Amino acid sequence: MASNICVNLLFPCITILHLIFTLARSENYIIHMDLSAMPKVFSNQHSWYESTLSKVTANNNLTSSKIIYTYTNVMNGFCANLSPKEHEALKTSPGYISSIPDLPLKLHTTHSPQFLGLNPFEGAWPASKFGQDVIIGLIDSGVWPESESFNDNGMTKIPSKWKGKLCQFENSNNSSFCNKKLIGARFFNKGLSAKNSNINTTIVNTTRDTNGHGTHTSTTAAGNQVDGASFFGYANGTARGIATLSRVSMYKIVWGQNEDPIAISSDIMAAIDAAISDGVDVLSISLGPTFDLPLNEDPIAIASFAAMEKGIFVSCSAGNDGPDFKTLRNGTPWLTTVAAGTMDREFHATLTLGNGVSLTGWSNYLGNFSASNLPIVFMGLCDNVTELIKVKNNIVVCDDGDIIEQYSYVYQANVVGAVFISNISNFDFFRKEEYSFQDLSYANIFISPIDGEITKSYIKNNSMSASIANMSFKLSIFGTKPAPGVYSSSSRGPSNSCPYVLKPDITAPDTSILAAWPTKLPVLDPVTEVFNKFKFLTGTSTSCPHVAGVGALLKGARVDWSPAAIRSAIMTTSNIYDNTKEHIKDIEKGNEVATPLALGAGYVDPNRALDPGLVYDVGVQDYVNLLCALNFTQKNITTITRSSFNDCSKPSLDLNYPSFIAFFNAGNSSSRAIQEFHRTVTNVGEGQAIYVASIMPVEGYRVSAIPNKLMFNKKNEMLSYKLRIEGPRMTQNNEVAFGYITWQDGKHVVRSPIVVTTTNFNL
Ligand SMILES: *[C@@H]1O[C@H](CO)[C@@H](O)[C@H](O)[C@H]1NC(C)=O
Ligand SMILES: *[C@@H]1O[C@H](CO)[C@@H](O)[C@H](O)[C@H]1NC(C)=O
Ligand SMILES: *[C@@H]1O[C@H](CO)[C@@H](O)[C@H](O)[C@H]1NC(C)=O
Ligand SMILES: *[C@@H]1O[C@H](CO)[C@@H](O)[C@H](O)[C@H]1NC(C)=O
Ligand SMILES: *[C@@H]1O[C@H](CO)[C@@H](O)[C@H](O)[C@H]1NC(C)=O
Ligand SMILES: *[C@@H]1O[C@H](CO)[C@@H](O)[C@H](O)[C@H]1NC(C)=O
Ligand SMILES: *[C@@H]1O[C@H](CO)[C@@H](O)[C@H](O)[C@H]1NC(C)=O
Ligand SMILES: *[C@@H]1O[C@H](CO)[C@@H](O)[C@H](O)[C@H]1NC(C)=O
Ligand SMILES: *[C@@H]1O[C@H](CO)[C@@H](O)[C@H](O)[C@H]1NC(C)=O
Ligand SMILES: *[C@@H]1O[C@H](CO)[C@@H](O)[C@H](O)[C@H]1NC(C)=O
Ligand SMILES: *[C@@H]1O[C@H](CO)[C@@H](O)[C@H](O)[C@H]1NC(C)=O
Ligand SMILES: CC(=O)N[C@H]1CO[C@H](CO)[C@@H](O)[C@@H]1O
Repeated sequence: MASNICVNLLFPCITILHLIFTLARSENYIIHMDLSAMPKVFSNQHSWYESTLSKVTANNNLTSSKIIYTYTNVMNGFCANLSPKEHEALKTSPGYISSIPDLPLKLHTTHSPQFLGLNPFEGAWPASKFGQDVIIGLIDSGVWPESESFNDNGMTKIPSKWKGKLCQFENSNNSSFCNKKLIGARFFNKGLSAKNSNINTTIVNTTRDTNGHGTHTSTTAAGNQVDGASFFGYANGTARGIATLSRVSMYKIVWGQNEDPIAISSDIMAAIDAAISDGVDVLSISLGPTFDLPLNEDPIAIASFAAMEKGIFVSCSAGNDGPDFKTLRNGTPWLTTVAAGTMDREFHATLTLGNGVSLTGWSNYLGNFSASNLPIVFMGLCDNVTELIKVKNNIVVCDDGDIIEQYSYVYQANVVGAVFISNISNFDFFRKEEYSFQDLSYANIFISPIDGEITKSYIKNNSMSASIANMSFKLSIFGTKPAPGVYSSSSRGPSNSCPYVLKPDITAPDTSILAAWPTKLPVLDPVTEVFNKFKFLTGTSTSCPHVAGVGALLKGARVDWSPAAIRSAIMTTSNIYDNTKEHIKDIEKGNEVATPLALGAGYVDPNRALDPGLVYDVGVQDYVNLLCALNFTQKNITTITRSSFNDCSKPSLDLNYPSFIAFFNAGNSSSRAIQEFHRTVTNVGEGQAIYVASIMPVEGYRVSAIPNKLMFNKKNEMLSYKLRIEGPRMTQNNEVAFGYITWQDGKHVVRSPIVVTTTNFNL
């Protein structure tokens, strides 16, 4: 019991993927090859790779191939299990570019559609027909195909562009597990099996979800409507994904059971390769490398470049390693990197004293409490189990103390109900981790110190036997203020792999999202035999599929927009204010105003994203120009772009992005006191428009737009401006200053964040 609480409180539902060390000397390598060096005699890449490999391997027996995967979309190359000697020999083969080790990945572990303002009658839902022609691919732990959220009620036939044929469950291709909602299911475990030959016991050849994560993320993005969903009475109502009618195709790469998931690079690259062949429109990836990798060694960065070129919108989680700066993962310029924000919902309970006074507290108690008019007693710090046992048929009141110990003592004494007086950061832990103290063990309410005084005073004024109270539970309260805020553990920028592009991009709902869960997997941590069709999860894992869902709605409504245009629309129309009309706060940082390094451009608003007015588009060559300016070699760039020639004639760190980050030298250095950024915006509104810039100042800097007026004559016209930031003579080390530039035409508000910090930024 005690450990249950510790786990829930201390680790915000992050499941760590364990790297399994093997004694074998052979290792998996992902090998990049230069396709232009392939001799004409080979009819395809695979046979060239086989031949290349046969020349360097100990047993040059062509029929026992060492190739685990051949990649065709995401890169030119293959994955093979090689001894160190074979690996060295391969490096001298014609066409060899480079190789990267096969590394572990880490998972970034129903009210939300309403909180985002989605409405069946106007806005992004009807404009996109609920995303019905859009296919969302998820790279995750599989699906529970029997979940009601995968029902295909009201769905039209599968779009004809779909090329995915496989529906792989329980060692067979069995289309009876798929339908018009779940249109594809594939698994990838060859890399993992080759790396860990002793892993067979946990790997079954199926896309079935043995973790729960993938069922949750896929139904968050695109679950169909299910009425009467709830979690033991909490958050009761209709559960539905953001893109309610979009199609789901699952690519399972996460293996192992709930508490012990494993995934590696070679499998994710094969999964994204397959998703591209199948024809997905959107990808949702709620996992990332376990440590920072340069862009040319990051499997998700490499594979998603090809996806971006094919017009696929890729949403990735930023990670749950916050609140420190520079903890962000997936800070790749061609991805949409998603941070996590809270919602306006809390779960309340009431304590009614015998004198009629009713007090509201917080509770996650999952049971059905029916006793009434129980005696209530004050038990000090509730730190003596023997004493607690004496009053086990009462409601005990516990003073503010070590809540984890108290909770456990009350449990050991088998007390029927408890009232904990607690001021733990004004109950932020309930807002951050709504599933803390989520169990069936005994009825409990957490009340504030002020309400605690009222309760204690009531008990004191009565003789013990006369003090009575009632408790009621499971009140889902909406509209709590302030909301949203940035979730405490959401990873913060800047991006380590490319600090010149401001990351994260956007914040989406993330705390305590109710979505589908495999009915055969327990819903409580650690494993107790309690099951439910829906479950709450918290983390950027759940905000990422929200943005994938929004991307699907935009793709459905704006079929000709590029992934960068969709990202731009989502960013520039987002909210930076909470429901008290104040700037969104960073919960973990003492409720300070959230910087764009935590919040990105703002909190996603799908209906406004539909009509952004202007977009900042980015083409493939723009990303190449960025890679050139990052001083990547031609070969380094080839490993990302797959192209043997990359035009580096115009290197530039100044990507046409809907946000800005400027680095000034710390101290009194007079160099780089002025920085300029160049941007080109495309008018995606109807016809003529005049946009005027306004600047929300960056403290200590002078920011201006040149020109500050843009006059568009027609739709799709592009105009450019320059953003100039003039720094002070002195810049404080590690200072993060920020402001916004907003272009307005009277109808649209196109806002971009501007961050100014120091070159050696390291907080
Ligand atoms: C090559 O490998 C196959 C399959 O493993 C095996 O049947 C065959 O005997 C091998 N041939 C040689 C020459 O080693
Ligand atoms: C399913 O079909 C594919 C392609 O036809 C095949 O490669 C695979 O071995 C089949 N079996 C399973 C279990 O997926
Ligand atoms: C496909 O799955 C269904 C449902 O589990 C089962 O009834 C059927 O026998 C399976 N068919 C094949 C060919 O495995
Ligand atoms: C796992 O499977 C591989 C190939 O299917 C086999 O070579 C290996 O012996 C198996 N390992 C165990 C521990 O069963
Ligand atoms: C899964 O499939 C692979 C290759 O198709 C096979 O070697 C392995 O034995 C299968 N694993 C199980 C548990 O059936
Ligand atoms: C949820 O439960 C509450 C309290 O039991 C009830 O008042 C409310 O109508 C329910 N909401 C829905 C949508 O079923
Ligand atoms: C609580 O009551 C509901 C409705 O009667 C029931 O479905 C549920 O199983 C009960 N929960 C527990 C934990 O006993
Ligand atoms: C708990 O209370 C009992 C009396 O009920 C007392 O004997 C015991 O010493 C107390 N234990 C602690 C640890 O204070
Ligand atoms: C909680 O109580 C402690 C001890 O009484 C106090 O120091 C702290 O400031 C309180 N915190 C809040 C948020 O009220
Ligand atoms: C308890 O009694 C005191 C003194 O008579 C009074 O001030 C206080 O309001 C009473 N509290 C309650 C909860 O009745
Ligand atoms: C790239 O190299 C040049 C020349 O050495 C240097 O001035 C520049 O700062 C480097 N750029 C980056 C992004 O490191
Ligand atoms: C700038 C950069 O990332 N260069 C890399 C190019 O690739 C080689 C081999 O992977 C790396 O060692 C360089 O660091």
